[in-house]
Amino acid sequence: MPSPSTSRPAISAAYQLARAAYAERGVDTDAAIRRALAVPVSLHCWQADDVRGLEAPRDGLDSGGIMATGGYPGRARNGDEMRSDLDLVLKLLPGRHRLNLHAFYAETNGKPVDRDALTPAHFARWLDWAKAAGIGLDFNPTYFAHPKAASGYTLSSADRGVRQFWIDHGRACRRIARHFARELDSPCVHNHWIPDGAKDQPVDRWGPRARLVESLDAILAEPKGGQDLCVDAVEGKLFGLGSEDYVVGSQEFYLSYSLSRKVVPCLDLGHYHPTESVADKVSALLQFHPRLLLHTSRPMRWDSDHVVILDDPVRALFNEIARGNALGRVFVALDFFDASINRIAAYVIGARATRQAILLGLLDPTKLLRAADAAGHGHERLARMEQAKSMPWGAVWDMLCIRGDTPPAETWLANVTRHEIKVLAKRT
Ligand code: RNT
Ligand code: ZN
Repeated sequence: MPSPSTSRPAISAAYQLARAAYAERGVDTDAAIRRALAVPVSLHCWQADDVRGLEAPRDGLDSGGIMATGGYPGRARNGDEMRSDLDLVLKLLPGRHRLNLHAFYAETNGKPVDRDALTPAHFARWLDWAKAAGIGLDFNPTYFAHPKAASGYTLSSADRGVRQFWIDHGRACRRIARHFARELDSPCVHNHWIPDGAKDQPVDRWGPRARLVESLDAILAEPKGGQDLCVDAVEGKLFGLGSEDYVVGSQEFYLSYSLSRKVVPCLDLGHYHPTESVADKVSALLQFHPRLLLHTSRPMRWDSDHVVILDDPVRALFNEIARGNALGRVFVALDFFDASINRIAAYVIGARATRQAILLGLLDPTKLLRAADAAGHGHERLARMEQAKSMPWGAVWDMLCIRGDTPPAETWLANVTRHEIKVLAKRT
């Protein structure tokens, strides 16, 4: 039974008032809902299993400086459990989605297949699932959690054999990404993130970066063509666990690399200095780059990958994108992993917060703000920006959920509880 405030009539009534209030400020809420529902949000598969992957477990492997902490019961232990969890997640989320896979979620029927030998056949179950769900797939080579990543260096390694192994992995993944794109008739965003770096002051900061350029060039050269099918992106970061002093693939490195090689830069909200604004980067980068990949995440004092919530950085990011009319130029992907709470709820909270931020950006009274600015009325701009914060956007969001055929407000929690009792509790 819906509570009074979440019944259809109550949501409709609240929405009518909200629509009128926004209309007074020049904002069309119906159009904002339609646009917000249409933005594809790529769900990362790795929240379902705490970034463990489906390869046979190997003890003592370094995770590349990323780590899911917590021991909440119910972690998905195989591909089928992941897919059935994601089925429920998709039911509880309004709007268009994609699934973002990592290469170490290959399913090889118990046969060990090393990463340089992966083929589309090893992802047949994921592809079938995506077809049935009617969603596109994105992809990532997995350059971590592997004996050949144990030194802390992969594509930038001084060891020619190690480097070649990871180049072959990157190329194999590009073939898989193209296969996904063709089969699903939708370009596959293919993001390269490597853990390479040093805990403490390396004597050579030059060699690894020179080798990384060479290795990435070698990957991008194979297979040839098909840029419209496999959209390569590169993700830099500030530091990782074990790479506190030196990250080979830093921001400067990848911004220059992506611009010169015509690939897409990826900005992860957790990969910057704490006072740096990612929102402010968008209008700078989009002067030069046609597209950006965004990883929505939430750093808690460090790159902790907490579940995304509707916090100021996420709001500012999508506000800025909407103001620049650039929603069509960004790929939105989630990137967080929390093993300390129900993982289905983690997905729903993070994905809903991301789409709420998109909606809020579209509800921004930009026209009025620009007019105030143009008239030299800074006080009016500021007053209207403040007013925007207390506008009844929650009623617009609830209507978005109804139009997106999903539970409004927090009513989805009941589905999560039922699933926890019926399904997750049996995973021991
Ligand atoms: C790591 C990067 C990267 C990963 C995923 C698993 O700091 O954010 O995107 O989280 O590839
Ligand atoms: Zn990321």
